[in-house]
Amino acid sequence: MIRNDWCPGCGNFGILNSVKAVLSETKDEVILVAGIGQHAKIVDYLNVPSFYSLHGRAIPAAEGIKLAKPGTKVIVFSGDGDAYGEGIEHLIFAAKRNIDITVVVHNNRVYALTTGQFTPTSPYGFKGRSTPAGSPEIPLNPLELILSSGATFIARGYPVKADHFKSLLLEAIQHKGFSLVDSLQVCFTFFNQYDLYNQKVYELQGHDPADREAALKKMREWDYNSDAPIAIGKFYQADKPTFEDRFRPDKPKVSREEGIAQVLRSYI
Ligand SMILES: Cc1ncc(C[n+]2csc(CCOP(=O)(O)OP(=O)(O)O)c2C)c(N)n1
Ligand SMILES: [Mg+2]
Repeated sequence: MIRNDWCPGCGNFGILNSVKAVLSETKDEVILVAGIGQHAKIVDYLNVPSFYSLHGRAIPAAEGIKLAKPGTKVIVFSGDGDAYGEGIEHLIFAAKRNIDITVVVHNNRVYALTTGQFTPTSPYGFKGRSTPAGSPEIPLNPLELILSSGATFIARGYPVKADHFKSLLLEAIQHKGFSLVDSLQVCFTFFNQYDLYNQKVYELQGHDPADREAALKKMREWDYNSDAPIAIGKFYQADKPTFEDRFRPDKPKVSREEGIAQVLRSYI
């Protein structure tokens, strides 16, 4: 039995409970991959085959596992520092390839393991260990970035709303193609956002995830800095050929030419 090292009140507990519930319902073979950070400890607390990567390198490890074992569901647990900072190039290219993996980003908007430095999603003015006078940077909107990179499933969840979060996780895992679940995981110790999220978070209603323009508009509603309403739910979903469909010429689902033509058509 491994001792749990998260602080009392950590938002990671909610993610862990939801992941447990979802994995207990799936019959697929699953391999988990973690980055480096507080988020990464989640794989220590689950009795499932897993791989600890280097900081920022969880996604290429997951891509390799997926290509070696195409029948496996590969789920990555990454942090905002890990996925949106150090490893952002890998996130962009995995989305571009539409490789069939799921990335769950524990977006606490702080480097928690290293005790409170700012990340790409920390708000302007964020005071932390490396920015005592306040961050001089404007935060990145990862959902918008990932949409333009080619991801085919993009959701944001708030693990406190457990049933809603579970259903997003399940849909993301079942989706064929690259799926991202940006999770508003609160770091109770270094950036406690519970009051803000409990006040501002609302569930998307009547939104059509097939409508790319509507998805973009919704993603831009909250820019990680303002006090605008914060939508959670499935922003975008599309059915496009995956990297594996095009990469494994020995097992073509469609011919190479048709695969390329499908991809080109899907961008027009
Ligand atoms: C290549 C490399 N750079 C930096 C570090 C130090 N480091 C470890 S975890 C971390 C930040 C983790 O932040 P995040 O990904 O947001 O995870 P969290 O702890 O917030 O869950 C850093 C900078 C490292 N281990 N390796
Ligand atoms: Mg973090």
